[in-house]
Amino acid sequence: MSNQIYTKLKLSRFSGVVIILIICSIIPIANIDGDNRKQNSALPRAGIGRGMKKWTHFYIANPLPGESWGASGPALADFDGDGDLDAMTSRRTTETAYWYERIDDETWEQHTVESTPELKTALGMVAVDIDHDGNPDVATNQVWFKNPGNLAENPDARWEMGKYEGGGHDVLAGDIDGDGWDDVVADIGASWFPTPSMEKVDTGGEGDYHGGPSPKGVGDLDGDGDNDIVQPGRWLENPGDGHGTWRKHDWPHVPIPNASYGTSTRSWVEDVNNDGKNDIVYSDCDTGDSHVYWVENKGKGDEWVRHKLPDPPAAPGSVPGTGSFHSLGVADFDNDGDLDIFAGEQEDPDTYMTQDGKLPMKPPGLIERGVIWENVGTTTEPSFEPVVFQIDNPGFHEAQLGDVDGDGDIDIVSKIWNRDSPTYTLNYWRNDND
Ligand SMILES: [Ca+2]
Ligand SMILES: [Ca+2]
Ligand SMILES: [Ca+2]
Ligand SMILES: [Ca+2]
Repeated sequence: MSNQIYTKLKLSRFSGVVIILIICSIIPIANIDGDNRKQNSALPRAGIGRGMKKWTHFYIANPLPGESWGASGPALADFDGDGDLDAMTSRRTTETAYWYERIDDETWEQHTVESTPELKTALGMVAVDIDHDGNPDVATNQVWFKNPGNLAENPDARWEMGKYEGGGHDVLAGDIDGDGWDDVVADIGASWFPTPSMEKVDTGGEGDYHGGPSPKGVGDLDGDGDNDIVQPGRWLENPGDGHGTWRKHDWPHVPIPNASYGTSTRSWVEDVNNDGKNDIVYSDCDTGDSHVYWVENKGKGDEWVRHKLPDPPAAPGSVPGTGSFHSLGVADFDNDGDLDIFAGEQEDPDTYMTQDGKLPMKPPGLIERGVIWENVGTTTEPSFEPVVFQIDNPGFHEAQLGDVDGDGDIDIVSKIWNRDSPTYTLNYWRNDND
């Protein structure tokens, strides 16, 4: 997500809250899509009985085009400039990217972006204004798509495609050279690409990682004013403008023995306890037995205290344990002034890796969950309790946060990577919490 979206959110939050309060006082919140399986009010309470359970699920696309596993992104941004957030994904089997124009919560129109062989292996994807023309473009595996700039008038306008020498599992945004424009970080943090040139700069951060810094593992960890990059168990110190030697520093990550696909995390840099020092929030992913942590920065990225978030309670009919938390985000989801943490388990029924002594992607029989860890402490002494807001499919893969409908709170958009439900879908959970 780009800094521009955050700025917009800050500006719109107050008016949004007022509008929500007025609306909520007039009409009860209801599940308007009529699917009883998604009636969140029927779910058992896991938290302390505040909000957080009021989410309404909508399909952006069901089914997505194509067959079998593999979909990139999603990227989430206002591509057509009409004030609401739109989404993009691509499918492996069609080698095609699609953007979804939000008409309203229930109505999203699919438009083709481009077909190209690089999309066959795409996973990471992010919206960034690469050419600095004021509208969001999209970077994914080896290619980026230039927003044509007239999508409001012609949503099927052609996106020009550029190539760049990066991609892979993690493609994210962050201002690395400090010029005020977001750049692209790719290759699990081993390289970054200044906008608008997109010419590769090596960080020296190669490592034996399946995943690491996405979706927001970029931020200033040593307090020197430049943005650093998080990888599992270490962080890369920005030499100043991103060019030069990136020194490596440790932080206390907990490796998972026999992880399904090796070491892999989702990361988010945020000042969780509001002490002026950016902390690391991370979830394990691409393996069963994943957990979620926030790691408190006690100094300048050289002293850390790890806090494990409680695993969510098992869903009814499920089995103990956890799957792969392949989605992570930090935001004040209930707009009460403190930061909460979201993570969601992905759908993925694969167990073949147990033949090699690895963990399955989830304990057999586990029912996936979407979880908000509500901050029940204070802004400076946070304490988190898990509230399960989504049970069973769709699971979450590479979720993005943003105020999709412009009502002042943070919503969630996510897709399926490897299904255990009938179809591949792109999904939107509207935040209906106060
Ligand atoms: Ca829009
Ligand atoms: Ca720094
Ligand atoms: Ca802090
Ligand atoms: Ca909160």
